[in-house]
Amino acid sequence: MKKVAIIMGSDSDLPVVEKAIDTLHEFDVPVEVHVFSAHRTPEESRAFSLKARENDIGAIIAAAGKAAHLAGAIAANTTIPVIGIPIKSSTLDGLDALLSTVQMPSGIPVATVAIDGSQNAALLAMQIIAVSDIGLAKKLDEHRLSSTAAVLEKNAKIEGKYNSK
Ligand code: RP5
Repeated sequence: MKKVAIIMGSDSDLPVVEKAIDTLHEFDVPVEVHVFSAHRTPEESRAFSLKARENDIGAIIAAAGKAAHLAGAIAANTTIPVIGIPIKSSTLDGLDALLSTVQMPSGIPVATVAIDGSQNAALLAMQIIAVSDIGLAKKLDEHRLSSTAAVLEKNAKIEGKYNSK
């Protein structure tokens, strides 16, 4: 199976990124994790991107806060799909990171999830890999069904409590 690579701009992003790592582990998807920064270690970010395809990576998750150029900088040097997680790590509550991640120029796409949206980033990365992996696709379908069942159960509880018969 292809790997998912997770890059974070700083180790201070790890508490949010851990949720993505845990989600990928739940599905037994191979993961590699790095701290590379578009600004502080640009050479390492570039070298990673240039080697991503030959390193058997099927999707890349890039998480960064503040002036969050990491996902875009990674995407600039590879055509492996890049998913950006804007991290809420500043006085601007992550809006700065959201705009920096999502507003990519034409030609260099980054699929941006919500601020601190680690779980969706992991699910989307797996959905990308599952396009050509039927086993993983089945696991994702089962997960979707059980999420739906959990929400329906919550609805039944609320309806039972508040709705008159
Ligand atoms: C960004 O700056 C990182 O992704 C992090 O979210 C933020 C703060 O980094 P530290 O100063 O905590 O290393 O580049």
